[in-house]
Order: sequence, then C-alpha cells, then structure tokens
Amino acid sequence: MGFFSNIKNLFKKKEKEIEEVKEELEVETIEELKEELDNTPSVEEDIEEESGPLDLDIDDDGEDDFEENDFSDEEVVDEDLDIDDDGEDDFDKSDFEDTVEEVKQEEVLEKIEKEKKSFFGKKKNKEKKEKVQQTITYDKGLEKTRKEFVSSLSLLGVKFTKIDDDYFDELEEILIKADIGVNTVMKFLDRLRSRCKHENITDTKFLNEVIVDELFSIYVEGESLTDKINMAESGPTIILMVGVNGVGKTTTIGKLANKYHKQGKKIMLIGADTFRAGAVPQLEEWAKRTDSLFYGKEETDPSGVIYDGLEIAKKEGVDIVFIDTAGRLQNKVNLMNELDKINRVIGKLVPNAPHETLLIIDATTGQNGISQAKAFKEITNITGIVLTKLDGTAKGGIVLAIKEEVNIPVKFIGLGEGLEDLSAFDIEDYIYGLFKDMI
Ligand SMILES: Nc1nc2c(ncn2[C@@H]2O[C@H](COP(=O)(O)OP(=O)(O)OP(=O)(O)O)[C@@H](O)[C@H]2O)c(=O)[nH]1
Ligand SMILES: [Mg+2]
Repeated sequence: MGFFSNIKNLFKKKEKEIEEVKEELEVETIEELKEELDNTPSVEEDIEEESGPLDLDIDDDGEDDFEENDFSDEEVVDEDLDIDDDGEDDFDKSDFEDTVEEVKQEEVLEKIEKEKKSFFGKKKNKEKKEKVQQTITYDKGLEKTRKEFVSSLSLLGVKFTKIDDDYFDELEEILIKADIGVNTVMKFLDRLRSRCKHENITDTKFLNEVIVDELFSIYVEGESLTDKINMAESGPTIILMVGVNGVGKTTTIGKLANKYHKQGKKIMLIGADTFRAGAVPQLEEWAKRTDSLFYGKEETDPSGVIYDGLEIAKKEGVDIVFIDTAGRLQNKVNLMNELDKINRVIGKLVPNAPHETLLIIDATTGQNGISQAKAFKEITNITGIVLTKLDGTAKGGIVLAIKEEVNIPVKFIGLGEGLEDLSAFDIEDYIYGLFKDMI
C-alpha cells in the first residue's frame, strides 16, 4: 500500500472544508470564495482589530503559545486579593470584603475563560478559512497542469481497457510531458507495474487512484511533510534570494514580505541586485506596497549594500530581512565568488545567517529549471526552492522532479502575479490541485 491509500478520504475532506466555508461566507462559486478570502484579514489582524492589541505570539511553529496573562493582565494582577489564610471564622468587615474579592476573582476568571474560548473559536475558524484559501489557490494555480493531465489520462483510459506494455508506454509519455522528470517517471513506472502485479490490477479504470497514490509516495518517502522556514532564535532572520534573471525573485520577495507583514513581523527588503538597471527601484516599490523598510543602491558592490542594509536592520529591530540579488549565471566561478563574499558579509553581521538561501525557479522553464537547481546547489548552500509561475504551465509535475533529482525541499510556490498568489508548499493541497477531477 502506498502512502495515500486513503486518497479518496483526503479529497473528500478537502471538498467538505471548501463547502463549509462557502456556506459560511454565503458564496456560490470558487471564484467568489477566492475573492472573499483574499480580502479577509489574517487571524492576527482580525483579532487585534476586535480586541485591541494582544501579545499572542502566534509564531510559525503553528502552536498556540497561549498564556492566561495575555488576557486582562491588569484586572487580575492589580486587584489586591488579600484573602487571609488564618482559616478561622472571625467574621468582621474585612472578611466580608474578602468574600466580595473572592466573587470578583471568580468573575474575572470566568471572564478569562470566556474570552479564551471565544478567542480560540475565532482563531480556529480563521485558520480553517486560511487553509481553504490555500487549497483554492492551489486549485486555481494548478488548473492548467490538471486539465492536461486529467484529459490525457482519461483518453488513455478510453483507449486501453486492459493494462499492457503499450498502456505503460503511453503513460510514460504523459508523465514526461508533465515534466515529472525521466528518472522519476522510470522509478514510478517500476513501482506501478509491480503494484499492478501484486494486487492483480488489470483493468485501467482502477488505476487512477493507484497512480496518484504512487506518485506521491515518491514525494513523501522518508521526508517530513512540512518544509518550514528556518527562523532565527533571536535577532533578525536573514533570507537570501538567488536565481537566474526573470524567474520571479523580486516578485516573490514582495509576496513573502506581504505574508509576514500580515503576521505582524517587521520586514526589511535589501536591494542588492546592483547589476540590472531598474532592479533596485522595483524592489523599493514592493517595500512600499508591503509597509517594509528598504535599503538599496544601484551600480555598486552588492556585498557593500548588504553590509549597510543589515546594519540598519539590526538598529531598527527588524524581524525578517529579504535580500534580492542579481541573477547571473554566465560564469559559474564569478557567481560562486560573489555569493561566497555575500555570505561572508552576512555571517559577519548576523551570526549563523543567512538562515535561508532560497533558489527561485520558474516552473515554465521545465527541465532547464532542474539544471539551474543542480548548478546552484554546487555553487552555494541552497536551503529551499521557490517554484514560481506554476499557474502559467501545464508542467506542474516539476515539483516531483525537483524532489527526485535535486533533493532540495520546495518551500513555496508562486501561483500568479498578485500579492496573495504565493503559498507555502503543501503536499496535500498540491495533490488535490493536480488530481481532484480524476478521483
Ligand atoms: N504568472 C506568474 N507570474 C509571475 C509569478 N512570479 C513572478 N511572475 C512574473 O514574472 C516576471 C518576472 O518577475 P521578477 O520578480 O521581476 O523576476 P526577477 O527574478 O526578479 O527578475 P530579474 O530581476 O530581472 O532577475 C514578472 O512579470 C512577474 O509578474 C508567478 O508565480 N506567476
Ligand atoms: Mg529582480
């Protein structure tokens, strides 16, 4: 049995979540739902708006770091709850006052309980909405790949009723066309063949679910499902963005700045693409749109710009710094030297930084993107990949090829040009987005 032997349940769960939120927001179509959700503030923004600023410390570990004294600190602590503890029944005025205090204290505790419940209720509901928002972003963004994939596979199912070598040959072609990568496809077909044999599957109409299941067992094999961003324990988190020109580095920085700004983080963007004319003002524009601090300079040494920028970031108490670099790979040695120098400067100013070096890959470039990933991996320590423009390609299978051939986690995917069109990579939503019409 593969990893997602319960793939049907996964799909049902996703559909139920979508239906529930659609009902709650009283919208009919997925398009309306997407619009509605894109305009909804994040959990933190919303709760802060309603209850005044709370130090809720909802961080990226997804856990509720909830503390009682997050609520009504003053009411609880400032009350002088001087209940005497001699244990005797000497009733006098001060005892009566004590009883009043006890009642008061109970009321306060009750109030805290209530607020806590309503807070968690709201937070849970919000989280559900955010989850659904992500699912439908994937749904829309992977539409092209899905349509191509599903229609090819249905045609194949019509053409062949029995599984034979010709069937496998045509299946191989379809998978390679989706840019899953030759090695991955070969490995996958071997597993599929052996599973058909073992489970005695001969009819193609039973195969769709097995195909989905096996494809994703390849992805998740031996790996944890989440690919979180490594945040600094103290001081600023430094995220370096690299990649060849035009892949979407600057746009992705804008989207990430928006995402983290909405979570209440103080963001700074450093424009160290000193090479291409217009690159620095382009990033500055994103800084304005996302309320981020900005530092950048054109036609100078990128390491110097980063040095000055990081000094400011430290002084200003910035939480996350994104550094935009120039995308040039004409000369591997030059690029390697430059990235080495950049890394040295960053490490000197902020120990253990950069905390992430994200390589941006344009999904529409297919196998070329895989070669870029391999080349960059040799040059510098890439900690994650952002796969952009998945909305513009029918080759969404590239996620699997990256996993198989490069073995660097895909951390985010770009699914459109807008500020909200970026999602943390989520294998379940990815499967759903690719195959929901097939199961
Ligand atoms: N459809 C779509 N377009 C995207 C996505 N990400 C970026 N783009 C577009 O890709 C183009 C290039 O994006 P940039 O962010 O300027 O790319 P860059 O890597 O910074 O480019 P250089 O600075 O020239 O190296 C822009 O038109 C973006 O709007 C995406 O996820 N989907
Ligand atoms: Mg750029």
